[in-house]
Amino acid sequence: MRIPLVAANWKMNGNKAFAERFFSDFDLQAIAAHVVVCPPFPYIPLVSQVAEDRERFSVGAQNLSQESSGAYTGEISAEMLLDWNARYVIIGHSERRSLYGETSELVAKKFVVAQQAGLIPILCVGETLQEREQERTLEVIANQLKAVSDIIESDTWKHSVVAYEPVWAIGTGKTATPEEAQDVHQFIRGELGNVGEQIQILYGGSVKSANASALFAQADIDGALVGGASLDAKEFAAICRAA
Ligand code: G2H
Repeated sequence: MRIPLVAANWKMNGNKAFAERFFSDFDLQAIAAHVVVCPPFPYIPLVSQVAEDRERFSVGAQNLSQESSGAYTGEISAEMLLDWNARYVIIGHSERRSLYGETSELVAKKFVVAQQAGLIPILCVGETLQEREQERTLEVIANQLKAVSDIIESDTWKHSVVAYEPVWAIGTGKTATPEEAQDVHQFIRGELGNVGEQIQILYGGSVKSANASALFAQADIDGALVGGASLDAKEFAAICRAA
């Protein structure tokens, strides 16, 4: 039995006042899902404080370094995230892959570093519009997953979350239909081997309260990674209630 999980990815949005206001407006009542909020790094301590007081609520980061310490200007290690009481970390978001040149091999290293430190990686995979049009969606996703599978023991997957985020649906207002998303989620679960049934697989890409229920009704969609709509506490709560 997989517990639904809804994660907020605030990306580089908000400020201290926004974070404080968000939690005075965000009502966890009637939410059965586990909720994770991933703010920009400076606000992790603030969200951690809120997380301490609430059940089924955790804080996550949006990225981490593959290195443990050293001369890596501007980087943040897994240990530092743990000091801030982060429990989850988003790994390999398509914005990291496309804007910061993160390869699947680097993403895989970050996945391992996060897991070894005791963080739960939320591994993002997904195809571009061009790849979908070339009917390469499953091949692209298989390769993104394989980069990780190649360097971990297969049952290690169970201490992780996978997010399917079709790149063409991110921040564009376009969403995969529930059936399109379900097909890919089912494929991903199969690729995760004999622990696949235990792993939460989230959908991401323009999720909002208006489309969340139909997505969550699919057998292999266990929740969502929400960007833009997670910046509105009431809208985000509505998505969480749908899970
Ligand atoms: C995909 C998603 C959150 P949005 O990036 O990871 O963002 O919901 O704005 O498409």
